[in-house]
Amino acid sequence: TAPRIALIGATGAVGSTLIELIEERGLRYRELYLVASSRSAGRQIPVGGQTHEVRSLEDFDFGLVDIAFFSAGTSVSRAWVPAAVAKGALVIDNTRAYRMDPDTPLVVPQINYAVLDRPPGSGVIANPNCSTIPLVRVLQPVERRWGIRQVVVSTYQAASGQGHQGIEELLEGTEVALRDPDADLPSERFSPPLAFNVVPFVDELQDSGFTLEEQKMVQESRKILGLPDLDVTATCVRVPVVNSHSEAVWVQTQEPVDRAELVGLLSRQTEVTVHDAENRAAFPTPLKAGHPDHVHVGRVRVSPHNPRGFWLWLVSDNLRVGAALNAVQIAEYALARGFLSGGVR
Ligand code: A2P
Ligand code: 11C
Repeated sequence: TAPRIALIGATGAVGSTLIELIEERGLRYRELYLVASSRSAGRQIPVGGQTHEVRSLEDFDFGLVDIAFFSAGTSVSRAWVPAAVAKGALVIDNTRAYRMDPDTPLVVPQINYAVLDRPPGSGVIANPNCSTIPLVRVLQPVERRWGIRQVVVSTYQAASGQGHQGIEELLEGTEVALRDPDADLPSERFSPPLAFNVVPFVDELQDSGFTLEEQKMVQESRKILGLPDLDVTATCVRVPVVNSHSEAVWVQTQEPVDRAELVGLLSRQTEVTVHDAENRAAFPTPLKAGHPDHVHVGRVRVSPHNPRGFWLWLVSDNLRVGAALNAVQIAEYALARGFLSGGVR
């Protein structure tokens, strides 16, 4: 039988994308519960031709569900995931709360689906950060073919990484600045303000001087790829783009890389599009990349001075590929393996 599903954070940017994807992909469910804060309780949201009333998390009984998708922030996951697991729900968590827990698989289905061959010991499957997912999608085939020595990444991250409020703050700040370039801009989600700016700071500062976003890219990539010593380093930057993260990636390999073979290899990966037509100016951008469920690769350049080094430009929808789609694909995979449906756990 189809599972009973709850979406925690259903009114948020990732939550509403989950609803879209569940409808688009026809994910089967017996019941669907939309859950958010008490602020949204009672709101009506249409899903699959039926109206669903948003419930308050505080009053929600996790005993009603087989799968709970959490995308309401790290503190909400820390507070409520244990209660959901205790009631027998399998949790797919989109926050950083459980990603590095040894008993919790951190899953990008196209890359390390094998870790889903049995139910997770912790009752939680973690969904990686939105800038980690596209990176590991291209690194795994490169590691297998040529071996990786080092990866250096710079990200160009969209406002939607900070949810609906992040998008609103960028749009509002842009309007204010257009009217008066000297005005104080809103700066709650982004500091300094993001409109007409580029901010090399995403998430909290760590003692190392790196930000948490930069640390997540390192730790999560190592865990997903099963390469605990992978030499990867990042600078994470917020840019005034509404949606879709971009990344400039420099990879040094063990063996010399042939450009045509690299393009062919990446083109064959599931849900990866390489933009490498005759017209080499055909690169993806956040505004226009192509299929919203693909990782888009462009600007493929092997260094003329070093055949063991190449650059890639990546663009992917951070709400879909980097969050909600990955979570739905985890559920689809686990359902196909039979350990998720109808309270098998
Ligand atoms: P609400 O809309 O009721 O505030 P975004 O990532 O777009 O900011 O969305 C965050 C999501 O997490 C929203 O659905 C929001 O609900 C939900 N949320 C935030 N804080 C809580 C909380 N304390 N309890 C339950 N849901 C929460
Ligand atoms: C951003 N990457 O772009 C963040 C959002 O660890 O899941 C996702 C944070 C996370 O702001």
